[in-house]
Amino acid sequence: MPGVFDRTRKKALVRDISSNFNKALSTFFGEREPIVDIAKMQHKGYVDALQSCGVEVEILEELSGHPDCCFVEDTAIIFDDVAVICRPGHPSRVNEVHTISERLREDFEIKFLSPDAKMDGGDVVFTGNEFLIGRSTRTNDNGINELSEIASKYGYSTQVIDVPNSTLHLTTVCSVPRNGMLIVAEGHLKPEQISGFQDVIWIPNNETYASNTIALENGKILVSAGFPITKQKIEDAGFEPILVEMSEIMQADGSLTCCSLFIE
Ligand code: CIR
Repeated sequence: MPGVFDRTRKKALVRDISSNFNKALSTFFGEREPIVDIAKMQHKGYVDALQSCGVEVEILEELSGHPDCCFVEDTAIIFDDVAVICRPGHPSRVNEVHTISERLREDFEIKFLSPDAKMDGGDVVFTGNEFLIGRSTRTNDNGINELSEIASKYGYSTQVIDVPNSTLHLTTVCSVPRNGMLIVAEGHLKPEQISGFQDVIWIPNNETYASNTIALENGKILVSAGFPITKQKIEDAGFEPILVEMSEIMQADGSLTCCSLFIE
């Protein structure tokens, strides 16, 4: 049924941090090369946090040839019984999708985008009844049109949002704490780009990284540690933030949602 799949979040597919994570791409949040061992510890903490909220987690092996391989969100869009395999917009990430599509084939009907399409899953946000799709340096119009066509066959509408050059992906500056509600970082998206949403929690620009959250059942929501204003605003809205230390993963521009693909 439309909208049900994405909100249940019972099982996540994640991938271990690459042994070459220090070579991961970084343009926005990174101030230095990430330290691989600390990133691995934080990734374990991330998995623990999901499990503590009742999420079953399946962990795929790291890929030493793909420093960004832990960011599995970018490799596929999953809804209902379909997995749309992305065509990552950065050349170094294109081949990350092969092992993911092999795994997803076990549970989903696989759909591929054409060679002219570019799409990172990080540019796709499901709001409960529609997909917001970011047009960005990683996601082009062919990718947007092809995903929209597939989604419409399953009864989902789409809205295109131009991702400003202040950020990497759409998910880097917004997330959905519950159907129809958005958490958005100030200074990136313009209010008119999200005018269809009545319920918006705006967080300050200097806490942009924390706008990316993972909402789970019973009001629990994974929030990056170290952003007190965002934590307070999320609590004030009636949620229970579960704080996850992400500072090292942040050095590679990766946020909470980037590290999971929800398969149930
Ligand atoms: C990249 O630049 O592709 C990675 N270093 C970060 C990807 C983060 N993924 C996401 O926002 N969905």
